[in-house]
This record gives sequence, C-alpha cells and structure tokens, in this order.
Amino acid sequence: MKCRKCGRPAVVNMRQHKLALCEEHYPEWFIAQTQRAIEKYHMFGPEERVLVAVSGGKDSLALWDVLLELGYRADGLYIDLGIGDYSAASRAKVERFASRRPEARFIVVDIAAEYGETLPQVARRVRRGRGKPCSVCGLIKRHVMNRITRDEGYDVLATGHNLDDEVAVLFGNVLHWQTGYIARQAPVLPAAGAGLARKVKPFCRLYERETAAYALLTGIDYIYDECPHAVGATSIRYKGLLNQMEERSPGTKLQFYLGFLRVRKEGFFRPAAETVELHPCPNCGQLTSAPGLCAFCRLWQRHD
Ligand code: Q46
Ligand code: ZN
Ligand code: ZN
Repeated sequence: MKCRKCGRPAVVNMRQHKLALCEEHYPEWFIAQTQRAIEKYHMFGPEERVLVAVSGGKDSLALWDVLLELGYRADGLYIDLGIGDYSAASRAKVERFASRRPEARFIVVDIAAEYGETLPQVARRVRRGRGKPCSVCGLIKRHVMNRITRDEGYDVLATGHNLDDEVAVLFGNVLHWQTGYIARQAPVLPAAGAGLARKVKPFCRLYERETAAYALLTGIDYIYDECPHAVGATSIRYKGLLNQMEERSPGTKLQFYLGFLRVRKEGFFRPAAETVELHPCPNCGQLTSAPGLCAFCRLWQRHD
C-alpha cells in the first residue's frame, strides 16, 4: 500500500475513506481534518481561548496537540479524581505532555485537595457502596469543567470525543429512543445559560483508530489503560457491535453519524420543551433546577 500523496510506503490505510498515507502525510491530513470540522461546525475562531479537558488518554492529548499545532490559544485542564493508580498514572502522562508544551497553560484541579475527598470516597459515601461511581464522576467533571471555563475566562471547552464515542452514544440513545438526548447530541453545544460553557468536539468525525494513529506517529505518550470503572460499560459493548459492522462495511459508523447530523439539522429531533426553571445555585452560582443548592454542592455536605 502506497501513500496517495507521495507514493512512499503507507503506514495508515483508511478503508472508509479509500485513503492510505505515509507517516509524514498522515499527521498533516489528520490536522487538516480537525481544522475542517472546527470551521464547518463553527466551533471557535483563532482569537478565542479554548480550554481542552485532558484525561491522559490518546484522544484528549491528541486534541490539545493538534489545536496547538493549528495555532489556537488552547490550554489544558486535568481533573485529578483520585482513582488510585489510574489517576496517578494518567496525571503523570498529562504533566509530561504539558512540560513539552510550555507555550500553553496547564491547570490541574485535584478533587481531594479542593473538596476534601477523592471521587471513590465521595461516591461511596453518597451512594453507600451501590454500583459504579460514574454518575457522581460525571457530575463532578461537568461542574469543574464549567467552573474553570467560566472563572478563567475561556470562550469554549473542547473535549476529545471521537467518532466511535459519538456513534456509541447515538446508538444507545436510539436503541432506547431517548429523543431528548438525541436532540442534544451535536458537535457544538451552545452555552445553556450563564456560567455554563459552550462545548465542542473537534474530533467528532474522526475514528478512534485515526486518533490513535496520530498519537502514535507524533510520539504522544498517553495512558493505554481505561479507568478501572469503565469495565463492563454498555458503551464498550456498543462499540464492539459497531466495530463488527464497520469491519464488514467500512464507513458504516461515519455514515450513521453524518446521516444523523443531516436529519438533526432538518429539525427531525426536537429537544424536549424546557419546563423546569433554572436558577443560580446559592453556593457556586452555576445554574440548577434543584430548589436550593445544586447537585454538586449537595455532594459535599456531610450528613454523618
Ligand atoms: S465516569 Fe466512570 Fe469514567 Fe469517571 S469513574 Fe472512571 S469510567 S472516569 S469516563
Ligand atoms: Zn506520503
Ligand atoms: Zn452549587
């Protein structure tokens, strides 16, 4: 297989695009694809300040890298959840990456240091040992990302969700006909009110294989392991099924996603009418539908 651009041996063959590229031309193609998505979906402009949520995995570090390569004003945010060895190892990867990019600012929010408990500790206390800590984790991450974006004056929050992530979420939502969620799934989520950040996913059209290839070819050192709590997640099962379909007919995932965006644009899915009234939380100021404190602030109120 030869590189379509220069004829040298290709290192990445993308059957879904009928395109093979060498180690020099693949990263160029990947960066150009990201820029196309940023422009196509009006994610942000060159003057805007972008905060990239980085986990230490390939997608988020590749995203931070690509945005810096493209000349964007992109800083990184790492949230240390205190999930044992996993958090320690992923934080080390992000710190290493950040030290090689001194032009960018790197912000760490250590949950235990700021709020007094790690994620596993707070999840055990509020959920009394029931199930996975993922819902509490999602609540914490959303809150912290919104807070730092607002307090540090960023225009937009970028996450490394790739096509496989987006398609797995879409597939799950379609399977359960969660039309409200389906309507809200998009490459750009506008700020839903004061104190809430605009959220963008510049890799939403790029396959996970493609982000991994970019990270490998550009020497990004990332954590291979998933969070230990990700084991058995339904999204991983959906990814497996979708990969089987992709294997048989290359391009299935991309077609599913792009077709969805097309019908979404035509107004096929309507967001559920907002019936709940939002007001600022008296403690943190973020908008909430709860009568008093928001769910995040309630987490840290001890009852023992
Ligand atoms: S939600 Fe759950 Fe993830 Fe949090 S506890 Fe780990 S698996 S990190 S995306
Ligand atoms: Zn080439
Ligand atoms: Zn609050």
